[in-house]
Amino acid sequence: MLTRIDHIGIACRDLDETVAFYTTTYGFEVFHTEINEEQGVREAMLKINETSDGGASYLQLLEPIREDSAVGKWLAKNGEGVHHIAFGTADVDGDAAAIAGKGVRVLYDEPRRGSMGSRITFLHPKDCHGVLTELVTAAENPGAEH
Ligand code: V0V
Ligand code: CO
Repeated sequence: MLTRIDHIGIACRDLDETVAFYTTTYGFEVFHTEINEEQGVREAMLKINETSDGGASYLQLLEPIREDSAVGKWLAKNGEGVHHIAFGTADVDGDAAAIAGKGVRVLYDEPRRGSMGSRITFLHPKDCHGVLTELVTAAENPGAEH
């Protein structure tokens, strides 16, 4: 069951500059930063609020580390802006299988490594009314050692 908005992914050209905008304009704080080589991004997670399912909602600021990455390609075509939304679930495997059964293309056979040790997969934007949609199961203790 999808129980929260886990994050909104925002593509940017310069992560440090974009983090500075979100922290100085809104007062949000950086909760976590990392490089995800497989996904081709450098990212910062800004925690917005905790959620009733025991998780939290974040903004995920994403700077490509390679031009041919998903975010790099998207930025070249569209410029900066909202890149994807992510729903949180306790069971990404089960929910991805159930959604695939409804005819929506799930991009990965098995969930891959996401931010803060989470497990993630994506639904094709062309099957979701133009919205790249991520499903995420958070690690037991997000941010603890990542
Ligand atoms: C592409 N399209 C999008 C889109 N990206 N539509 C809405 N939102 C997006 N973000 C459209 C694009 O305009 C094309 O439509 C069509 O899909 C095919 O796009 P393309 O440019 O030819 O690119 P593809 O097909 O090579 O790749 C698109 C997909 C790719 C969605 C398959 O971006 C992908 O695998 N994304 C999943 C991985 C990802 O995004 N990682 C970065 C975030 P027209 O022009 O033909 O109509 S990493 C992350 O979130 C992490 C680590 C985390 O949360 O922990
Ligand atoms: Co994401």
